[in-house]
Amino acid sequence: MTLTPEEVLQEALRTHPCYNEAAHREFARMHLPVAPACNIQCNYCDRRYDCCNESRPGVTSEVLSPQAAADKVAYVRERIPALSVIGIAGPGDPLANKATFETMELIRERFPDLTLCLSTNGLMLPGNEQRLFDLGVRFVTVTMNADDPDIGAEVYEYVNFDGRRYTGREGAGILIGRQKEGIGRCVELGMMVKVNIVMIPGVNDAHIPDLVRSVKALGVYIINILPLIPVEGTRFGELRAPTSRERKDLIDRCSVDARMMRHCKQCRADAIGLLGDDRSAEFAHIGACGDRCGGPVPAADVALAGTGPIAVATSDGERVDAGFGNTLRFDVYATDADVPRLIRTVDVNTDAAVAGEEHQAHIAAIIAELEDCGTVIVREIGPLPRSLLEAAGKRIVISDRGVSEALDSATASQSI
Ligand code: CLF
Ligand code: SF4
Repeated sequence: MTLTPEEVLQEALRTHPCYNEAAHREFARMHLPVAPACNIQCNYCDRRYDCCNESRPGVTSEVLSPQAAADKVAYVRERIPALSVIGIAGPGDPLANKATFETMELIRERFPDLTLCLSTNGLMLPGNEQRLFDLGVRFVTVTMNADDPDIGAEVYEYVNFDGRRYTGREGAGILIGRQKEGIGRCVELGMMVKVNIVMIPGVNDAHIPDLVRSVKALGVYIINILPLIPVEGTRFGELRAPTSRERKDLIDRCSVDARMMRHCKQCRADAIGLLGDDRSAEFAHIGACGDRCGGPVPAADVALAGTGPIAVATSDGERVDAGFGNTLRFDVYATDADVPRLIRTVDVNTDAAVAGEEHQAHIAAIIAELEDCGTVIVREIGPLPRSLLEAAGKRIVISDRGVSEALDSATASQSI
């Protein structure tokens, strides 16, 4: 008997451990950590750790290539038959990484019966909703911490959009507008949307009931209020976390207006298993190069074992479109079996002076961040960074091509 699309969706809901509390003791999810880049900076996030919108900070995940991620699903599935959901939730923002789509395509092809789930900050949701839908994604989580640009300005340090960096009210306004537009479009397509809200005492807690009502009106299915986890070294590192009582009271208050999730475990971007029983450590040796080398290998080591990481100045991950001194970020790639794989992004402080001592310190700081990189690909470069990079023994490649093309030619000519 062929199920109708609505029956398929209801069956997926019945077996989704996050969207359906009754399912969480019986059905397992597996997160695929294929997405290291992010396009915004939340003030509670340290990029060395997982995206804390959907994961517990403080634990670094290895980054898997799409192929390795799909192979790992096959391996895990044989050992955890209760696996029902494959989620992509970081370690950065899934929609800022091409690998997310490649991975979903592979999963769709190889495991059509598994439910696909995605968690995003929502900035790039408008314009991607149909693509996600066509890939079979029916469960989308958007982390939204404010529906008011003044409050958002306190939560987000910056938002990178359309090749520019926006801060303050302007940046928060763009993000909020895109989050709401993206949620609306997903709901319209028939997807089940969950909104995650990080409860930040003294910043957005009093505003959360209004935010809940606002997203509920957009057709959101369920809302999850997560407690802030203050991470040392971040802007919110000195804030306190809400108490369990404060959070419970807030959830109770909001439950008058919307369906609230109460069983979230703030799992890692590479979590595997039932929500309350993370088995990711058991499978840590399967992935990046674990099955070949016999053990888990941190992303940076994979890079060093190959031809050396390559840093690319890019605003969108697609083209080499920025100079060394004015790029918003560098994407750092490792070559794993000759295939370049994004292992991290390095955000660049764009407020630094363009001349003088402060400028020199700024350039030196970027070079320190790229210490492990053997090659730097940029659209252009000034004499100061050029001489410092050359003195540090790094190869400079000037290119204005697509990132993949530039990487291919850089790796083909790499002699290290
Ligand atoms: Fe993962 Fe998130 Fe999908 Fe669940 S987690 S992408 S919706 S499959 Fe679940 Fe984990 Fe809480 Fe997320 S317990 S952090 S809510
Ligand atoms: Fe960090 Fe996630 Fe926010 Fe990006 S969206 S800054 S990875 S918490």
